[in-house]
Amino acid sequence: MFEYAPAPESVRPQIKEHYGLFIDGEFADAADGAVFKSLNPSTEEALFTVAEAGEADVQRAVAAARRAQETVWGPMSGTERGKYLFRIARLLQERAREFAVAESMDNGKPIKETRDFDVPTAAQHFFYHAGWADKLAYAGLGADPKPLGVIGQVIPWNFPLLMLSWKIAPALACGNTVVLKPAETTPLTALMFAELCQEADLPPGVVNILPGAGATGSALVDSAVDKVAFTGSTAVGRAIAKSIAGSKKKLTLELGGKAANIVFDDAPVDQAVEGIVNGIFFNQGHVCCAGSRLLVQESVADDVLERLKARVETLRVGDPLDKNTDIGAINSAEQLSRIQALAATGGDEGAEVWQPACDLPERGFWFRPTVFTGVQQSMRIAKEEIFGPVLSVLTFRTPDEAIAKANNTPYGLSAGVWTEKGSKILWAAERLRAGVVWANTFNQFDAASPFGGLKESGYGREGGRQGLEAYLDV
Ligand code: TXE
Repeated sequence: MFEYAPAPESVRPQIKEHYGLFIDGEFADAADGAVFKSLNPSTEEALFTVAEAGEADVQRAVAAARRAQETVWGPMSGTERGKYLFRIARLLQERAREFAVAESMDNGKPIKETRDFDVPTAAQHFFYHAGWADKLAYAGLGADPKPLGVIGQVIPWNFPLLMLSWKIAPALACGNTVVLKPAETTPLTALMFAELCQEADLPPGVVNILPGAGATGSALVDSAVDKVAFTGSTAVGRAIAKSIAGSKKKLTLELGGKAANIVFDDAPVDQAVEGIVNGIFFNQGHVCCAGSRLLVQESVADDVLERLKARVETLRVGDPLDKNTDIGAINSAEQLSRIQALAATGGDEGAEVWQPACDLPERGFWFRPTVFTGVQQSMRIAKEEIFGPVLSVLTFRTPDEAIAKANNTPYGLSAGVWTEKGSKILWAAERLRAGVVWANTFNQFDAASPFGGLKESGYGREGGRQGLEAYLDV
């Protein structure tokens, strides 16, 4: 019945003019009638209007999730839950092109990324967790692990559908129900996902989607949920941790980063250049684990930088729906001003700025790929998360110096190492204070691999067996 039927090339999402909140299996307007608009960041045109959830809506959604958890989803066998997750995964595959186009329009990211990465990886998360649903008792998590109950989830705008799948798939596999708040600039694929839950006959109340801004998120955090899972800025993560401290609620946080991408003098240079480009320009640099600090060994720095600049000259910036586009639009006017302001401090503090000569569209939010050289560790562009297509280049002489500089950050989400020597990879990986260390590659993700940070990058893991622990009493 749920056969994979690839949609034709020409498929375009049926974006509605207006979306409601998704509560207890149905779309409804907010109790107080509040609405907001979602823009296409590459044109600045309004794509649709959407209801904005207030406190009363949050309470109604949490009550629906509670009912569903206690009466249907919690008591259901893991085998049955797994079937629903599997069905969701298949439906995501069937509607993959539609989701990819919608995500590129609402977020601004290039279609080749939504098509080849965001949507397939989201489906993979549902397939992977469908497989866990009936094996929880055998996962080494104790004899009879129990779901936590109702989970409140708040996600950011950089990977809207993918972050939704990282949050919802494991929570559901473990027998919890969810109330999820997508980011205010990118609610579209979460609402399409709600339609897909209806199509999959998911019992009402198991998944609830509440679009809204920070106030909706904070009402959800303060509501009667059993656990909060948050991905977003370190500042908001800290505020959430404070507000639930001392309550019975559990919390996992996935926050910012300032990853070092380390290129040693024996690295395969062309491969490393591809990895540097992918590390910082993938998804316009709106990536928590972006390789935003390039640490390159002094003896090869000139060669690496020359080849890097030549490669960046070839990147195509523009229309997210053009299959040849490498760098799309910045997600919002606010994010663009944040990037502009931080990048401006680079020049003020004495770093040298380089940008390729490329035309930018007249309308929409755009920022040229940017490389800063001569960066010192004390500069703001070396310390703060820019969350845009801006690379800060630092150099080092010895491997020890590389590790010291890489670890000289309050963050600890990811790092990259480029070298021909296996022993150097192991040596570095052991010393880098980061949740993920990639070797001779960057930005690789897999549902089976736990992802998460150390230090101010947060706590808890998503993905893999470890990711299940975040949604169970073990
Ligand atoms: O994040 P926010 P913003 C970093 C990145 C970026 C900066 C600001 O450096 O430049 O944060 O981005 C919801 N209670 N990251 O302002 O505000 C909000 O509605 C509960 C890194 O977009 O943290 C959205 O759904 N929720 C990061 C989500 O939190 C609240 C990804 C994230 O928004 C809230 C995003 C509150 N008080 C930004 N206030 C990563 N780790 O990937 C806001 N929200």
